[in-house]
Amino acid sequence: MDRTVIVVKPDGVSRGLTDTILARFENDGFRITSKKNLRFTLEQAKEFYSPHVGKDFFQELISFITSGPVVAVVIEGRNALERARQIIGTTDPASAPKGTIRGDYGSGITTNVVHASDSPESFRHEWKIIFG
Ligand code: FUP
Repeated sequence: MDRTVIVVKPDGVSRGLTDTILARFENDGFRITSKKNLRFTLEQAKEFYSPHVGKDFFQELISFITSGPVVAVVIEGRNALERARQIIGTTDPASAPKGTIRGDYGSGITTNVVHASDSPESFRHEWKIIFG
């Protein structure tokens, strides 16, 4: 069993998709072990997305992720990181397959409704910022 961080982003929350999105993981056998409603501060957002500092989309990404409340959860399951990434789909919803969360609900590369950790290191980094 291992764990990953899932964040329903501001577009997902404001569109009322939180339960629908979390159900995708639960229906695949994941268990939610922690849940937190929060709005990222500017400081938290910059830390959360620190691997992207300096990229041309960084400012837009920070503005978006701090634009409204998010729902963050820790989910637990076998091979959690890889399976959760499959469930969410690729970063750009335009190329994410139907049946993935981003493919079904994402409206743009920034507004892609959900985040999942992409490595054990990013899990630890993200967990500390949100749940630590
Ligand atoms: P992902 O792990 O799929 O969320 O994708 P990345 O870590 O590469 O990017 C993090 C977030 O930056 C994405 F969820 C959306 C945003 N992003 C943009 O807004 N524009 C881009 O060109 C690439 C990523």
